Amino acid sequence: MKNYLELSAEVEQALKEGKPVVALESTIISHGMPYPQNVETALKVEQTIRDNGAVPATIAIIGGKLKAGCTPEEIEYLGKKGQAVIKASRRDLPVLVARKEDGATTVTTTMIIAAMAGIKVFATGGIGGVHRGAETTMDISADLEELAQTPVMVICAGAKSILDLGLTLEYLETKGVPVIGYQTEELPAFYTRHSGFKVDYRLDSPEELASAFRAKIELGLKGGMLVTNPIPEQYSMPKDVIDKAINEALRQMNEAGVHGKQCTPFLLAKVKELTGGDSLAANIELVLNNARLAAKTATALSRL
Ligand code: PSU
Ligand code: MN
Repeated sequence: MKNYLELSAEVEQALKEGKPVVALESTIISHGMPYPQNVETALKVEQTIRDNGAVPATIAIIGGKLKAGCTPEEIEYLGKKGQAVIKASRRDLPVLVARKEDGATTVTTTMIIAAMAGIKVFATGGIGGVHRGAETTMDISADLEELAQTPVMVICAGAKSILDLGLTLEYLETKGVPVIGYQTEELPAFYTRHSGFKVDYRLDSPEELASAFRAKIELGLKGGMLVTNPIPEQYSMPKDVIDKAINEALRQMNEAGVHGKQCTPFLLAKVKELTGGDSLAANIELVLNNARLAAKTATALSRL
């Protein structure tokens, strides 16, 4: 593994000293936002983590190396190259590494690389899940299987209702993944604070999140924990606006015959297009909000 994994000096030092480290994904940079807002946001997220007392580790695959901790130049490179960077899930790792290619890490591969490096907390925007119509397409994100097997706490703003949120919760239950609401009993739906679905447990502080995660690890229960942190009220979007955009995006996806790994990027881009700049602004704010909570939770975990 040592031949493949490359920690930045700062991340390596922090982990050695037991300091809090927060992992960040790179699909959100290459595929999730347009350039240059993607690079600006990625750097701002890193700064937010520092401001809250932890060390950021942006994770990506560059020239076949599994990177835990990217330089600002590497973040710029991934952001500028954009969609030309392969969206890398678990199944993509072997060939990308062997061919020394680049890869933008999804929630799945960010968790894998974070766990290899020894990082326990990961902040992102939204996770993948069970797609609407999965009963016929079988399109279920590998993110859910990763949460079932890899010991990393993922702090997100819930999942977008491009997915079937009810089936996503059922799948996570089957796989034994705790779904926590941060200061809420309701599963947040990314752009909005409301989905109509309940989380498993409500926890109210970084300390509570840290001790639940530690208990999971110490009990020897494999897998991660999903923390859903609602977008701050002042940035949330009206549910009817976002629902309308999502329905239209789904319609266009079916019409265009998009399938497989292109589904999520297609839907995300369409929703953005249909809602204009509003959804990008909301997206940036919720990621920053998750970064703050992740830094505080990693700090609490490092003190246990
Ligand atoms: N959902 C979002 N924003 C994202 C993603 C999902 O709201 O950027 C990205 C994440 O990297 C996630 C991946 O891990 O898409 C899931 O892709 P798929 O559905 O193909 O598994
Ligand atoms: Mn899929």
